[in-house]
Amino acid sequence: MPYNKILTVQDISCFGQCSLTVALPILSAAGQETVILPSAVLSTHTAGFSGYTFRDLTDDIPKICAHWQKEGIHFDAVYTGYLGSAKQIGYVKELIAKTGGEKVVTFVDPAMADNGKLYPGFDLAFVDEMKKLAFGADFILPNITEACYLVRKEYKEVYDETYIDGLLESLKRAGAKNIILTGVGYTPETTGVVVLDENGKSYYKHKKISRGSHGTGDVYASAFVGAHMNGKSAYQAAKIAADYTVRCIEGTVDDDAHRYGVKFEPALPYYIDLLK
Ligand code: PXL
Repeated sequence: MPYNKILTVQDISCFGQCSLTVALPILSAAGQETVILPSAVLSTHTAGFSGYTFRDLTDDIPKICAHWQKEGIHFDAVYTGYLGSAKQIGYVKELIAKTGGEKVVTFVDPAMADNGKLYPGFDLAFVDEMKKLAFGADFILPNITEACYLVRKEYKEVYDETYIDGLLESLKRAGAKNIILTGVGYTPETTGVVVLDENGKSYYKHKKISRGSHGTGDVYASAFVGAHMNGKSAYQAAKIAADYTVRCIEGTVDDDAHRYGVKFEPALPYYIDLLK
């Protein structure tokens, strides 16, 4: 198994099972050295809660970066998720330029929107900065809403393959290299992921579980990064991440009180098996 040093930049939502509290354990389970840089600290994730605290760590990033440069610290991969401010996105770009190793692989999950809407606190100025980060990355992992924001296309609840192909084409034209588009379903009972990479377009369809859960995009992206950095192709990694995420949701749906993230921990042995 390749052992890589992966930096992940996203928030700590203390309660809620998303962002760093899932990325770190999943990448560790994938056998990867995982370096974390918290973009912000929140008491909970923003969806489904009100009155959460939010400490923005934007101003810490250049200082942390300067120290890492002084220490000669470099990364094999950088994976970004939920970022705290538009200004922070610029700092993250600099951080990648300064600490990315020669062959650094970059993954951007533009975690900013879902179900046709931006998350609370984000605006179009944030989206404009996110475009610069996303279109410079090796891999982007948007859901359909995020993809629409990145290329200013109309979001549709119900769509067909022509609409998805148009979205992929716009992302490509805007500069996207490899695209992992999540939450793409053409029938009511299924959803799936479209992969567009140097091998062309492929689609992995899987079961759709009707109850929505928070943080599944973060579970998915972390599992994808862990699998790809283990040498799996983009399609294999997309399939492994989908199978693992479905297992996590299945393990959560029957618990009505668990209405935040998913119970990803009991399914980690299954993820490790999928990586073999
Ligand atoms: O799961 C995405 C995410 C990450 N971090 C925070 C969030 C969300 C989604 O709502 O609020 C703080």
